[in-house]
Amino acid sequence: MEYYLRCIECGKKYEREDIYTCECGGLLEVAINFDSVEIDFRLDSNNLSVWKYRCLLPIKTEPVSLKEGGTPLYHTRLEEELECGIYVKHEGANPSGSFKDRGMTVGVTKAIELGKKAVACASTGNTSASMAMYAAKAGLKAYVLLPAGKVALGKVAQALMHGARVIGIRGNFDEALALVRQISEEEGFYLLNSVNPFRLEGQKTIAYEIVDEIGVPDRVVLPVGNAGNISAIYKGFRELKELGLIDSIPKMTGVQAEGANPIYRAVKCGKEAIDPVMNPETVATAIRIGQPVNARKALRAIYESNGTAVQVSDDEIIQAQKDLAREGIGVEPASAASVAGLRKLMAEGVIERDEVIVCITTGHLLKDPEAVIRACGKPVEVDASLEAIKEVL
Ligand code: AN7
Repeated sequence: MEYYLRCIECGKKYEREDIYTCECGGLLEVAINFDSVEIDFRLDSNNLSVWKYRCLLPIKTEPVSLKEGGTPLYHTRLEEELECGIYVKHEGANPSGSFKDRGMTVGVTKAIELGKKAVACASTGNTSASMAMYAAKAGLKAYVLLPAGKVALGKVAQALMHGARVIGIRGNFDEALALVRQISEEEGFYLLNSVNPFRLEGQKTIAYEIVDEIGVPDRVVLPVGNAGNISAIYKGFRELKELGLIDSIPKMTGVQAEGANPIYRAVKCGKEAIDPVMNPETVATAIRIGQPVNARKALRAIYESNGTAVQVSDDEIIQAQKDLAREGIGVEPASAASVAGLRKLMAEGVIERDEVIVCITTGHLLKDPEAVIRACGKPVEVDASLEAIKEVL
């Protein structure tokens, strides 16, 4: 498969792969020469995984894989409440418990291809957990910058145990990202935030898997933080259309928290660029991001697909988390934003009743145990006797 990197702003092409942005400052994307692609998979809903679609992934060597992708697609009782065909694709079922693994299997493999010895990222948590895991598998050093005190415990635990050098900075994610970009440049670390176009290639397989299993839905709803995933999933659908494998693209619908809503605000005014939110805040710490680096890609995805963006409150997020849990789907707060946003758009009449919709739940419940205790309270504690237990049943 032939490909090159192309700037989404000025169109400049690059054969070299060890860059993250264009000379003009624009974001890069992997442009595939479709004439050179030989599709060797069938869209038959069998053997779903990231590497099923290897013929559309820009990798030449043996993948660093922990068997990512192939996540479950569930029907839920939300269908009855909202009178739509609603599926939930649970990305929390990936090896590290989030969709980031799809990107990291490709990104860390690219690091090996490029001969890098160390990888780095800034993170609200899941990126660091996933990167640490894949770096461990590949035998690479991993450096992580986190906003100190603002990352869910499960994610920090993963990054530490898988051997990353974890550094908390007194600042927010956006500041951590600016710093890690600079440090990576100076120290020669391979940067694995979603500004890295190869990482997003792995994440586009979410779109491939959805089509593989149910065909093209009318809409895909997902939480938006740094805005990489919505851009990647849109690219996946666009590629299948360009290849003639599908003939429509779902409306890409991004959900943000009220306290971290730059994409929502841009879409509301029909703007092509965001105004940063300087002090983002939300219970959904995964998407506590005020200056999404992939904003330009995400806004194009939303406009070109006739999608939209919506904001939800922390209370709406926690309510949706509980509703999903009642269906047997355990997700972290950011992931529940997808269902909270869907509900809001239905109530506002933006979404029509007969649409087929896929909500992406991006991360696992266990990522953020402290949020759960805040939402549900601690377990009751009683004496070790039958009477005492019966009293609290
Ligand atoms: C559960 O880990 O940005 O819009 O540094 O962990 O592609 O950024 C996490 C993001 C949604 C938003 N859901 O995805 C990080 C990080 C969960 C997440 C998002 C994140 P993007």
